[in-house]
Amino acid sequence: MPPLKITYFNFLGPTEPSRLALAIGSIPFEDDVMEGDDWKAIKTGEKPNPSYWGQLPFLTVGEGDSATHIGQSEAILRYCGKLSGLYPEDPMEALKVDEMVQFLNHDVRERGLGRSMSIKDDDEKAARRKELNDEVLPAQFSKMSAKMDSSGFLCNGKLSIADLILYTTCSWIGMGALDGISADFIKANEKVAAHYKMISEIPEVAKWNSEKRAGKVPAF
Ligand SMILES: N[C@@H](CCC(=O)N[C@@H](CS)C(=O)NCC(=O)O)C(=O)O
Repeated sequence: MPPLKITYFNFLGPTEPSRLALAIGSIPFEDDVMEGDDWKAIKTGEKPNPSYWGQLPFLTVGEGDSATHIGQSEAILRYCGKLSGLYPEDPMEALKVDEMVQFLNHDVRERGLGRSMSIKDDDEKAARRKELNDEVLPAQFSKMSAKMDSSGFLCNGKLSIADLILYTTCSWIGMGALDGISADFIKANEKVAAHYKMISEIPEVAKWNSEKRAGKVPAF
């Protein structure tokens, strides 16, 4: 296996599920953290941008001149999931994972929480956050959790990259970084709260969190 390196900022974002997938699969990789000052120097043109797409994350597979650099967090996650056995080979099972991945990444994160971050007007932002917190997110999570079976995982009765996205999304919300969004709707959804606890207790996840995210990832 050629060496792997994931380059991203020192926060969860859309990259933590890939890091967790590799950790769970015991696939060695370099966790290459981009510091804020270095990124600033890149953005001002003082240093060349190492990312083809101009943004992070990107994955480096191999070393030196023959290394392959790949951007786009979802593509990286699917690759890490395949390496770790967390993305099914069976087309129907993969379809069910993709359904959840798209729902969580696009509907919950990008169209919901992500868009609310770019609202400039304070009152408008607070109103949208209230709507997300009180109505949209609880309804989305309730619809999603209704599909979970007795295994407690999101689909196919086993752990997949979709579970790692849900886990990271809940961690992000639980960190309280988004004004007006509280983890109460997660705690109130028994299936999602139990899912969060189950993923937290996977030994490789617990080890990753204690080594890399000490005191940051919440417990529900
Ligand atoms: N579609 C890309 C979006 C990447 C993206 O938005 N990256 C953000 C961090 S999550 C970034 O690099 N922000 C810094 C910047 O744009 O200067 C992906 O999913 O990888």
